[in-house]
Amino acid sequence: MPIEQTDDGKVIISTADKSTSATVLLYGATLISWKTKHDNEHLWVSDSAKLDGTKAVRGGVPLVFPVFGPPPADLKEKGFVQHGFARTSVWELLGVVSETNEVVTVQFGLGPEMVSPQKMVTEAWQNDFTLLLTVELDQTKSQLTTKIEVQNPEVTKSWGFNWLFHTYFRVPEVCDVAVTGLENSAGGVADKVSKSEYSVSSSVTPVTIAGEVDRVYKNVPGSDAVQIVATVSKQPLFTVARTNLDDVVVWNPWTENANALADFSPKTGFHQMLCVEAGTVGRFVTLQPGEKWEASQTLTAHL
Ligand code: TA6
Repeated sequence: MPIEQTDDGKVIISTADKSTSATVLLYGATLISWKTKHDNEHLWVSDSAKLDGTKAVRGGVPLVFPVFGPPPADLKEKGFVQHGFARTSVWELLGVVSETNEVVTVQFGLGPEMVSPQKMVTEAWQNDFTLLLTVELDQTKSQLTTKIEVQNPEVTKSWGFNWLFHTYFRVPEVCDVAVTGLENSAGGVADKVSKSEYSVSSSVTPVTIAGEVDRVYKNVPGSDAVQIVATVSKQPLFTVARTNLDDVVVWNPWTENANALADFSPKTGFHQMLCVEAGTVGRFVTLQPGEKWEASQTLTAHL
């Protein structure tokens, strides 16, 4: 069987010889592990991350929908929280879509009746929707693809949303890597640390990490151009290929923020993680009644 469901809400996907696997927590449909070559883990998950459904997972690949970052004031008043409800709701396992010895594809779904807390959708966001997440594990290519389909089943109402795969990569040492491929981001950079917006030409690229970084690179060109590379050898560690995802967020909390996050441990763990997040967050995508929207990311592990 290419999938195994555990009593504590995990779905373990593996290829025939078990050398490649991915684990999806139904809570948030959060990928909490992706391993190649048996034990080579590529996702960073905090040692104190809550995996019991009491808090969004600190690590792995949390799904951000329908709002990226802090919600607008009117939604916040009605109980809407940062990064939305997709990552705090229990998704349904829809099943294995296809399987060969080396490639396994599994689907998960979420609708408004499953949202937790319910008031996020009944009192705050108030829109009907269907989310379909397809996870594809490819052993031969060392790839993990996550595809999202967002549907608007409303009859008369259109609505807008952000989408983001908030991927926490595991890296040997964050000071020794750089993020390449952001050089020509046409929409510039929204920098949450310096609280400023600037063009990429005036920022340092490739992006290296020597302190807190929290930036949105907007309208990043090249569907498979973003990579995490070793600074000295220039060897790629990961490639992030994107379809229909315009923006890339780069985040590392560094010392002070890691200390402030109760579910971040070890406190020095920011040295072994780097978030490179593909999404559409610089603008809201609008879906007319009956419309659907699709996007995906494919991660390749070169390690
Ligand atoms: O994607 C970057 C970011 O929005 C940062 O601003 C940082 O706060 C991070 O996500 C984590 O957010 P969380 O709500 O999971 O603590």
